[in-house]
Amino acid sequence: MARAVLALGANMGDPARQLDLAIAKIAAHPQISLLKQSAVIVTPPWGKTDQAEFHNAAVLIDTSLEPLELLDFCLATEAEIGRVRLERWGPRVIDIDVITYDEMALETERLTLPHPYAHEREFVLTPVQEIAPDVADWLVNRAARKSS
Ligand code: A4P
Ligand code: MG
Repeated sequence: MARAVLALGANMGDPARQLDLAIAKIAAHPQISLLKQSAVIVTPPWGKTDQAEFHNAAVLIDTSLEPLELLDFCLATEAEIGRVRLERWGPRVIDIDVITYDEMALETERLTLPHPYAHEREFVLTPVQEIAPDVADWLVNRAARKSS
């Protein structure tokens, strides 16, 4: 069993509804236990700034899925909720990223762990701080160690 953090974001359609739907699908997965879910925060767009504000949240889970299986589940859930990929960092119906998977470090073509930008994104760190302060600290400290 692994403990993982997923971050969710949406800024098209009905963001609050899509986040609820995504969290319900996560909780319903037979190989996932939903331990905690953060409050939803409304955040200014990061990266590509000429787009609508986002709704963001994070969840803490236990899972028997392997990292790539968890990623595939996130991508399949995005597809079910109706995400259409248009441009990098652009508007989205729902985005579900794997932020951490235990303390695993991984760099493959399909999956990077921890998520490469998590430590510098307030819209990720704030919800993660709420539900798993140890994970938020680990992300920030790890990034600081790497850059020094
Ligand atoms: N991938 C690799 N590692 C991971 C991981 N840890 N978690 C790969 C999830 N995916 C990972 O992702 C493209 C590919 O990344 C996946 O197929 C997977 O194999 P994508 O979701 O299609 O992302 P993208 O739009 O192409 O670009 P990117 O950089 O992943 O977008 P982000 O980082 O998700 O940023 N501002 C606010 N305020 N709130 C937001 O939620 N989100 C974005 C999107 C930009 N600005 C935002 C927000
Ligand atoms: Mg993503």
